[in-house]
Amino acid sequence: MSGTPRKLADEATMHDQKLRRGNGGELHQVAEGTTPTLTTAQGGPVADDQNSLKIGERGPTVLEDFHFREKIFHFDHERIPERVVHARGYGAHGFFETYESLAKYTRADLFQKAGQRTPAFVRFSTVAGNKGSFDLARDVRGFAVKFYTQEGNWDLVGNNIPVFFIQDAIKFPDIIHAVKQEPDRAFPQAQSAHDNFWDFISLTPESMHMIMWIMSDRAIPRSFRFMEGFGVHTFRFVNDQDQSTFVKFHWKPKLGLQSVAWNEAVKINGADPDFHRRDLWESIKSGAFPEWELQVQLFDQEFADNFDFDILDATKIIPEETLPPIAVGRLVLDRMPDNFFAETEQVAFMTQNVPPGIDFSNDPLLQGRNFSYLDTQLKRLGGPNFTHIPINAPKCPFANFQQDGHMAMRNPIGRVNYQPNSWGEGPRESPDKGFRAFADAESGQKVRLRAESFADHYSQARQFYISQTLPEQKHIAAALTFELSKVKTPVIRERVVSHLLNIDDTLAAKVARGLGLKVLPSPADAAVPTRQDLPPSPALSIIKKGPQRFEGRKLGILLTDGFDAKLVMALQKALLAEKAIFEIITPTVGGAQASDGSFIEGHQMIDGGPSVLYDAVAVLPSESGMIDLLKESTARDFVADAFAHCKFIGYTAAALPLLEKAGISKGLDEGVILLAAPKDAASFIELLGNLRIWSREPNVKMK
Ligand code: HDD
Repeated sequence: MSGTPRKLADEATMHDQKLRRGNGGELHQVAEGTTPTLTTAQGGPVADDQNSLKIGERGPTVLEDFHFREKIFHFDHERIPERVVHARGYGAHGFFETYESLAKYTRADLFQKAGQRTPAFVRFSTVAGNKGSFDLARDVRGFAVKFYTQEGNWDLVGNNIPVFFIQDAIKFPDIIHAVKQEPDRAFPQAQSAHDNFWDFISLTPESMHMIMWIMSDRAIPRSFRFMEGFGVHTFRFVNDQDQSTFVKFHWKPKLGLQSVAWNEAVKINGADPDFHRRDLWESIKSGAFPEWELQVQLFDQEFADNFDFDILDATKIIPEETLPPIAVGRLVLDRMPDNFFAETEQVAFMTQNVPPGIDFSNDPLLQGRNFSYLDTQLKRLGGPNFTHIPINAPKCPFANFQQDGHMAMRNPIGRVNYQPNSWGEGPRESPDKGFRAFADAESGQKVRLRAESFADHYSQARQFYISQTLPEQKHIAAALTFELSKVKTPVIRERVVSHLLNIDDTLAAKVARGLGLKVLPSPADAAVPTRQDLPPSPALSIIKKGPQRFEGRKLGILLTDGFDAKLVMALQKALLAEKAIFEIITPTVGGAQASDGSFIEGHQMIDGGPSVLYDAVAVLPSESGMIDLLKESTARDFVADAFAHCKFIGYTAAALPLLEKAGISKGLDEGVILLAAPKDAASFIELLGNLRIWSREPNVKMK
């Protein structure tokens, strides 16, 4: 007995010495003798990290074991409060590159020269779920960008949806309380499908435009890489003559927009709760750097005065057809953080972080945000010195007389910690270079009032709805029906339908039917009647803007022993040419042997690689391999789900029995394609550029 613990310790130590973590967290073998000595936080070398100090082998642990005490103390304090909203997020580093000088409009340093690059850090997030929740919740996605400009950090803290639920920041705690888990039962997690959320919404008509967006496929994106981003509010550009131009910011993904189907989202959350994280990690690690174009809508006071809606109202957009956005630069994400906590968790975004040349409008939501974000960082990061954390520190020279506080790491050096001073030391203000708030003339009584110009809550909601393609409209109706079916209180369901009647009669009728309402309620009272005449805005539809290519997407190839190597090679070649990727799914993860004796490694075994993880699938087993596959319900689900989710399916003749077992007969529609020979590979991959075969949907989804 006596020798056992020591032996185990020695083995573990030897093991540690041969392995070291790389940047990606992977373990590498390291040469003997190069391993650093493990130390305490105080730098003291550690002899034994496996056993606490005891009185005798089986005796009590002694109080003087400072190494044990420090290790456990630190572990006990590892957690910080999660963000009260947007708790689950994932970030990456990159850069922003300006296309042409925007000096005419703004003096912001990052927009002065063509080709100028500014380092950036981006954090994507869901809003409602806790830190450990799943990625494919129906939810808004945060799209927060920190630009490390030469004149201070600029945080553009936006979402993937250009409008918001509420018009005034004072209602933010209410909407967030309503959407999060109900306080008595602490569920549901990361879901808006519950009474509290819909109760609040049904009593808040200003949320109706946003409701159209979050019930649309925008709220279940396929990847962060395929999402738009929006600054939401109207901001100002201010040039060096102190002239202001209003600006709205838009991020457009280079790879185009794409979302998943709701039933697919539900299944992805089980198959891979980290689906979006993994997608970003894998694409950046493989060198396929995601890219967005920054586009701006620029306008003056005259445009604002003549526009149908108030440009200070964050529940409204300016349609792109009315005011076409101008491309001003690109954002490329090319590096994952070295450490998730140090960077992604500790990054502190604040809307009030603007450099000279960018300023605020009076949007009451933005004004409230500018107040809120500082408090939240103090709470989360534990003290006023969170800007000393490298991810939050500016990358330009900076100097001030702020000192002390918890974790102060950058106190002013020398005698002088104030100004003015007689010593001629330390930084001084610069009226030329410094931030000057735009000198807008403001006057008025102190009132708690909402402007009349904020009163139309339905017209743009309707415009969004009628701008969608038929499948997209159907998805909105299905999402509303699903969400309201989880609401237990009938009057709440009816109240929501009464709002829908102010948006679109057919939509309201469909949802009412889906909910089994016997009679339609009366339309909700509206402060301002819905304007029926807003023209559709094609820019609001995901499908109308489809990328028409498979680049950056993933094909799942299901194989068994005896597969046709030439066909698989031809598919791989065509995918490479398209800059698309694939995964091989085999009955065991070890891989499969081709008919010509060659061998291919599997990425997933069939149980771990359901078709929901792929944008399209190819089912290419051999006849003998099919015998076993037919006994695997996961193989049947693989094709049945791909079909139900309107995906393209390539197959070989040997796969027919599996397709039949899944209820898909040969040639049922033009999305199920026979790959008879290697020459069929290229045209199949080209077809995948359509992403989904929506004409199938009425056959697989009634509602
Ligand atoms: Fe907010 C975080 C976006 C309204 C208060 N918000 C947060 C994040 C994003 C947004 C992307 C996560 C940042 C990160 O990744 O760390 N928020 C928005 C948008 C809004 C909005 C686009 C409306 C247009 N937010 C809003 C209001 C308030 C807040 C009206 C309060 C008055 N938001 C916060 C916060 C958070 C936050 C509580 C939580 C964590 C954090 O700030 O850093 O302060």
